[in-house]
Amino acid sequence: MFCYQCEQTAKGSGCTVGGVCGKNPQVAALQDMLTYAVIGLGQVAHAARQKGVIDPEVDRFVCAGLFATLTNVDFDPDRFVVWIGQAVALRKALAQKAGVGPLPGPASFEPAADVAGLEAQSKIWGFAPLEGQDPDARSLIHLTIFGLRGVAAYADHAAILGQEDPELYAQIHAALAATQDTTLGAAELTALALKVGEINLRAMELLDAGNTGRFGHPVPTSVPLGHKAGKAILVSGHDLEDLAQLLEQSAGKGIFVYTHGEMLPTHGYPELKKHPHFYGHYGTAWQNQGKEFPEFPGAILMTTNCIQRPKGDTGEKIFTTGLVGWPGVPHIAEGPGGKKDFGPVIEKALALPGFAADEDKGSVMVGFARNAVLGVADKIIEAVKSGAIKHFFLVAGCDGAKPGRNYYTEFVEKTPADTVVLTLACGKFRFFDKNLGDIGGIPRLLDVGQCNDAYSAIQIAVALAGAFNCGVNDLPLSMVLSWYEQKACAILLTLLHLGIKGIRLGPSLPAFISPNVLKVLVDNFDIKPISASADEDLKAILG
Ligand code: FS2
Ligand code: SF4
Repeated sequence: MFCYQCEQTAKGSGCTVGGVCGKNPQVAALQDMLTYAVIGLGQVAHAARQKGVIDPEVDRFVCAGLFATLTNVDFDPDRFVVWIGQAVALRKALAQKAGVGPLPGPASFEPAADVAGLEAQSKIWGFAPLEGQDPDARSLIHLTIFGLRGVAAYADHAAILGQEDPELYAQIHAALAATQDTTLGAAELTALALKVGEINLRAMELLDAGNTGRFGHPVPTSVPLGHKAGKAILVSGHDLEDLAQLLEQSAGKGIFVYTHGEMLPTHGYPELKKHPHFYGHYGTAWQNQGKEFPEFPGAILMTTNCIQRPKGDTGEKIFTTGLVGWPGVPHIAEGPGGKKDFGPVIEKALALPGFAADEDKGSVMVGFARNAVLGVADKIIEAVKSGAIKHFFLVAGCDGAKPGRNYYTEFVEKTPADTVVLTLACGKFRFFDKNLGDIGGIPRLLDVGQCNDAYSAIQIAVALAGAFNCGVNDLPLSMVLSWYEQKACAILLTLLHLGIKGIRLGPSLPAFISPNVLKVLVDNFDIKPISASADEDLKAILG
């Protein structure tokens, strides 16, 4: 196997014997071949669009197929075999319907009949370096594909909530097809990667419309970190629709529902927080589930990434749904009209002991998405003008297990009292429960939401730039980002597409960025790795 798509890749260069994430060589090979098959489907969908033929099933499948290969989403080999077959069948049917002639590369892929054959095919068409390959072209093509995995995740989430745009799908297909265009040089491939950032902005905008349209704009909300005596369900991942359906089905049964990881910000949505049994937040970020899940006395539902190998008794009480999967873990499938029956999760919660007594462990505030923050824009602008707020930091991104990630805790702890920290995604668990106080009633630590809410942070930055009549780069705002998986790649490409400069990125740089590609990014965007010391970076930023 060869996989280097995420930040924890082995030795900072590539997982070759087994994934640090728990992905085995067989699943890695199947994910490679699903990606290859989906690129082929994208090539044909792109050609079909030139002939005016659009297939909504293909559009949705391309996104789901790419999302399934995102880090920590699906580890179930059986499902990948089915999807590879579906991708090829959809491609052939669409080519015939649109009259698309034979196309080269993935568009003419014939999958092997068995898993061993697919594994052999992945050695040719997977991500491993090949003899004679140009390292910079390879780097840019892989950056594009990994970025598209992130875009696909957002587009899939948005589609679940009824937000779709045929033009977005057209651009995804076009970008997939472009990865196979051998005539493109370094400049065109760089432009292609940045185009992914532009495409991603639209995908995130659709998801924002889906989440806020269905569940309302998040409002500042205090979320208990303790628990109530009673039966319990823990919901992790990112999918709000799954949570909404589970809340409806578990109401009035003596069960309290808790969030884990990236689900924390969902407590701020009016249409979710209206449920009295939607109680609080349990635990921290995804990489701590090995310890936190066995200690949870109820059922657990994983709606999306990041799932890890179930430890202790977790395997007996965890369920997956949507694209997330782990071999042997019961999966709640989608029924007609997108409805899911979470009965097995509820029954499991009722059979488990639950929490014996109430426990108060304090609380955290969530709900500072674009509507809430811009609702007090006048106050914020006034505080900047009077000098009460001297600087904003966006300390955002993924969490992970590396000790170097303590940098982010230290960074936030050391930000001066006249600065405000905006945060989003699971990296916030490094500091989410710190009391940073407030500046004239504006909390110094503002949780904008999930990694899926990066659009909200971008809108806040753009609105502030508008209010001060300057560009985002001219604002007293510094972005200190942590990355782990491919949604973070897509967001980073969006920030670069928007011309944002001076981003600090850590805890390490992507293994798939070649030295020459990195130089282009540094020269054009002044992107830099975080240093070993938060003090040093704070000093450099604040002068
Ligand atoms: Fe965190 Fe994991 Fe959110 Fe990423 S829960 S690192 O895939 O999606 O951010
Ligand atoms: Fe390794 Fe990350 Fe790939 Fe998993 S997703 S196999 S940890 S590079």
